[in-house]
Amino acid sequence: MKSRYLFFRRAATLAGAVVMCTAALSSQAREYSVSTVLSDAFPWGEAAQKWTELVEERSDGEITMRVYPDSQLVNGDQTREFSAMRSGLIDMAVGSTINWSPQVPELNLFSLPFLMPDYEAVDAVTGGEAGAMIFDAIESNGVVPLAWGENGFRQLSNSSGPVDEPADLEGLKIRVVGSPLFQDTFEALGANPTQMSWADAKPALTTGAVDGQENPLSVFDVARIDQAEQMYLTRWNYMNDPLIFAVSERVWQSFSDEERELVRQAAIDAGQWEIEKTRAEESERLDSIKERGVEVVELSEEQREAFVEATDDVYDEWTPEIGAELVKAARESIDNR
Ligand code: X2X
Repeated sequence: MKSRYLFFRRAATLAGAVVMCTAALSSQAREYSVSTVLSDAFPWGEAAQKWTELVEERSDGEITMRVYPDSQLVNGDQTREFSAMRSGLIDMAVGSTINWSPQVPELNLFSLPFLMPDYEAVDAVTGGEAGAMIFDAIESNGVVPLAWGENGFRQLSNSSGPVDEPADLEGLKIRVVGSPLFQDTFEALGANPTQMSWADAKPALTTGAVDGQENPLSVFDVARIDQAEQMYLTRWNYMNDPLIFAVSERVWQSFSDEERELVRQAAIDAGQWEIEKTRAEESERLDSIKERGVEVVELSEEQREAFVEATDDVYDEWTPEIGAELVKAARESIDNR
């Protein structure tokens, strides 16, 4: 009798231990990876950091997130980030529309040259019907999008001289991100585009392997691109690169409804915070870039028009790829902004 009692007691203790262990394991497993290309020295990384802070605070530490910057979860190959999230290797990401466009063709919308002339146009697209269509496209590719952030309007820099007309780009070797639309845009402008990751970009600029690059002012400023011989900058606002906060389908399925709401709202709040901050800091960044001796070219309306015309064909080539409906919805939102 006694031995039977002991057996049950031990079994009960053991079962209790197993339950406790599983709980400990599952609470330990509640740390999620968040991939970014840029660290928190940049607004992009700050956006991810803010998201993790808000989630941790609002969930009383139940859900923790750890940011892995510099595309380290995909060995520096930023155009593989989306696939890695889709297959569950990465739990979450704050990613650029450019880097995810090889897997989600609709995201090329933002890279259409000179589609969005100002911030109102960007907000009209992301906050309108086109934005909703894009979120649907991401979701049907196995990733759950939650909110928008902003890398910023991308400006052109080079080491050889001021660029205020397409002819100035003739033959210049320009580093572009690994997305084919950029290849087409820069070829249309007469330049010689070279696709490479961000990790390879600064060394290539420093050694003179390439003559120029394009990135938002915040990236130019923080990464000190001027130190890589880039002393000429053209502010042409040729495209804006929104960021998207997203979660892998597998992780999303494991969340309760309440957790989903919490993670989504934190992403929306972090995104709004970062967008406002990035925009507010722009003019100060421009001043400090000028103070460091960079010659900044501002295009007149007429000069800008010459670039727009030179890249017209890119629209015809890329509209079927992106989806005519989507391009139309975006244009309508921009016209009615
Ligand atoms: O690679 C770039 O140029 C960067 C950092 O802006 C992106 O990831 C799109």
